[in-house]
Amino acid sequence: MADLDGATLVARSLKQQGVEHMFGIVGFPVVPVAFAAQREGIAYVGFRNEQSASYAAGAVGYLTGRPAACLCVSGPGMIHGIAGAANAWANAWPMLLIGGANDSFQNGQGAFQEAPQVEAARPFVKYAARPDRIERLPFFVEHAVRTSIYGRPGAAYLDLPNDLIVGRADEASIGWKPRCADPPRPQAAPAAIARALELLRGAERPLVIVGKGAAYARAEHEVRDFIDTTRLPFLPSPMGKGVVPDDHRLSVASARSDALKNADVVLLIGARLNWILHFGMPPRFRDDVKLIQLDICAEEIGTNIPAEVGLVGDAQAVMAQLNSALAEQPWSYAPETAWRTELAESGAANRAAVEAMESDRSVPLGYYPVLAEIRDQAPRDALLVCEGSNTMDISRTVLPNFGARERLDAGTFGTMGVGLGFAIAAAAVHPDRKVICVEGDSAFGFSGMEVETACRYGMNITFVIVNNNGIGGGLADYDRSRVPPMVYTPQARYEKMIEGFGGKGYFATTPEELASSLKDALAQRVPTIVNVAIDPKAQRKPQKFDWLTR
Ligand SMILES: Cc1ncc(C[n+]2csc(CCOP(=O)(O)OP(=O)(O)O)c2C)c(N)n1
Ligand SMILES: [Mg+2]
Repeated sequence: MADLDGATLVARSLKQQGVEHMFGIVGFPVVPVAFAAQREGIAYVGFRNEQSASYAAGAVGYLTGRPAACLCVSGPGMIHGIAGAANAWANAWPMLLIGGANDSFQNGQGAFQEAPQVEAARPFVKYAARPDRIERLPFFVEHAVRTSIYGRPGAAYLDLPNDLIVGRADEASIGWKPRCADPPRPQAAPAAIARALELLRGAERPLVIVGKGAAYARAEHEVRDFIDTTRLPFLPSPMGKGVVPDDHRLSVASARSDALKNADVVLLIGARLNWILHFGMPPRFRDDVKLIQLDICAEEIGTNIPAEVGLVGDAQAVMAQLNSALAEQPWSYAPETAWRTELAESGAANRAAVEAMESDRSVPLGYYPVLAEIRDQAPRDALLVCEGSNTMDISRTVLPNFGARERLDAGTFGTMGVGLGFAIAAAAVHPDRKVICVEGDSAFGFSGMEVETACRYGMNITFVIVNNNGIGGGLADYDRSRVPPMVYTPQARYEKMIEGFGGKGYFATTPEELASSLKDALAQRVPTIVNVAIDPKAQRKPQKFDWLTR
């Protein structure tokens, strides 16, 4: 009777469950798992640090709806991988963290890299398990994959002791599991649909907020139909950008503060009222705002403020319900109202201020002309990854998205260091498209070594480093005996790194250098870095609310 080893069983089960990508770093005891994954047809990308690999796995989950695996060695490798599990937990993205572990018959003996791995993963995952028998590995893989994508998505952890990886089992004794179906798409209660539309009909100052949950649920067609039919003003959350194209005439993103502050009825589609949306509370929202909350997770309804209507279900299914109810009883928000005028005026004033900053071509450059140049040169279907503090915040305003799931950023967890892993994930999922990864110099530094990974796999990524010499801004020079905490090396030549790996680097300090470097870089097929030195004192346009209250 033929038998199979544990590594092959894990890899075959992953493939069977629709896992197409594995990211990681090999070493004891997971080398055979990586090789088996390649044999089974899973695309393996070897990273330089498990943090980036784990971030990449979460991004693939978000982009495709099926988790990727992050493969880590025991102990420190697995601990690094928790970074991505935590990021996936915060963003509600599916992923699988797979940690190798010492032989189970050495437990408690101080084995090589022995650590309480299942316990360490537990707070950040929906499911954490150490499989008990080789024959049951397919059961655990299926359970982990299904748990990660059903209900509110999140990470799952599997702990694989060496004796399970190298152990063998008779094929006849293996409990194979069929591919788990894509997640169910629950509908909301019909009475809640009717009540939601009634509230919107009665609203004087309605607003729709589109979150990344709508993007994840692939609800873009339904949300666009809904906006086009109802003519309601909308704005996206940072990663909800593109579900409805940013250049849609009903977008009030440029009047964000005023829209949030004065709306009387808010339809929230797949977004949480957490810090990003100022908790839905005063002073950023009206205290009598009526909330219609659409979420896949029933427990989310009413977080921070009570919901007038809870639409518990899948964003695609529930938006389709709203659209059919509207088809039966057509309604749209009046074309001319005081609210529309107010939002249009506030938006126009903001846009004018931003445009003035974008066209300031003085050297040293500020953020706005740099990001505007990227916008003007980016292909319309480019995938945008953005991280940093000012760099990311300003990119949200200046860099538009035209399609769903085309922006990845520091997200709900505000994690710096995700950018390179995300860019690699985006390139792995969409090898035919350009990935533009806009990084603050600090953000880049967290995982800059992954440019070697991008080069090794010949990925179509252009990294743009918006270099202001530090965290939120550094100095032109400093006293080496007392370096301020936010300062990094002035005008560091990060672009030179990539040349050591076969990529192309550019350094720009003027608008002309930036324009020509970017043009050349975007035309390359190898990974490129455009390192743009900007004014270390450059800042964001003054905000109505400062960052402490945002
Ligand atoms: C993992 C992690 N460590 C530290 C921070 C704190 N932090 C917030 S933004 C930031 C970097 C901002 O600098 P940069 O990327 O250069 O962007 P800039 O604002 O200078 O454009 C840091 C370190 C964080 N958010 N995440
Ligand atoms: Mg910086």
